[in-house]
Amino acid sequence: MVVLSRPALDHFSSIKTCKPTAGLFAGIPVVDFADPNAKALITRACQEFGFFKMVNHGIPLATINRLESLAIEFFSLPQSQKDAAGPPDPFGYGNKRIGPNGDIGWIEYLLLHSHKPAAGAGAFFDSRRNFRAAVEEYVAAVKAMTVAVLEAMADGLGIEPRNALSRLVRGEDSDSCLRLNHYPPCPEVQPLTGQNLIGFGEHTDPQIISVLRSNNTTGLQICLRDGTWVSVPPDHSSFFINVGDALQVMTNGRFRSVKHRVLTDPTKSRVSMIYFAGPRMSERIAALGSVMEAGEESRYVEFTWAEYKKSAYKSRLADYRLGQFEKK
Ligand code: GA4
Repeated sequence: MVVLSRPALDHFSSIKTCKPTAGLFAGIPVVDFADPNAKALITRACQEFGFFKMVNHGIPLATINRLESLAIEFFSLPQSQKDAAGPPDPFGYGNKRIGPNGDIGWIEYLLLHSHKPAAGAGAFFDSRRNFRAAVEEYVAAVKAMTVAVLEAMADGLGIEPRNALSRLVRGEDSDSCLRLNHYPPCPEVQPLTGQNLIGFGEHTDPQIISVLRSNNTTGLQICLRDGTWVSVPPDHSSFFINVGDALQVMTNGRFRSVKHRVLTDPTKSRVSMIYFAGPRMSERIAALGSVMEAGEESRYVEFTWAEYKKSAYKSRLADYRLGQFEKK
């Protein structure tokens, strides 16, 4: 008889925590960044969903389109040329395999360090100066927006000083990265559920926040508080912002690190570009004193970003990574 060990059962239950999808969701919070009330709306969205859509973000369409076209051009190359920019370590080109621990998705991607885009992609960028320049231009624009969003969050939560969050991602030594994803169309469905195949399995992002832009193909789903999976209506002219694990810890659980995943589309390719804003490796991640109420205890033990990243790379996508840092 095969006896399932406790960790195996835990892993299984963590995969089953969310109920099946309930179709296109009209309730995603939308924040107009030019609205004087933006900080309150952002704060409410991060408390309730850990996720919101940002319009009027100020990032030039040309900057977005330039990188997207080059990404599409790259993903259209013969397989052998793409493979030359891989395998991911974690940076570089990856195909179907996600992370080092056996996760698989219907996806190919380029994972780049935000300040050293050539890291891991070998000689790939040597012959593609325009690609590298487009990455740098995009990262600079998205990073500036990220800084402004983090300042709005700090304002909304009454965190002092106002740059307590944004300073973490500002420096050249911040451990941020850019992911260019291509989900080819996939007519197959999952045998038992009849659902579209998984492009990127359910997970939370380890970083502070993630800033996602995709083309107009559906696929992204988030898990609501009650455990329901809902599909996010795509919008190529907007950005979607996710709260990550590090921000959940720094806000002592006020902001939720949102569980999300991507399902494939039967007929259309999905292309997404995600900036993951992380702190420098030695940064201590702990609940910020100014968010806490008198007498409030921090819910997590303190750790450095390097420690969290190391443990993340030992985990599977669906694992609850913050679990081992929760105070008992
Ligand atoms: C999820 C968020 C980002 O895409 C990422 C991913 C990383 C990777 O693909 O290399 C991880 C994943 C992500 C979390 C757990 C580990 C690490 C794959 C994996 C199984 C770049 C990140 O920082 O964490």
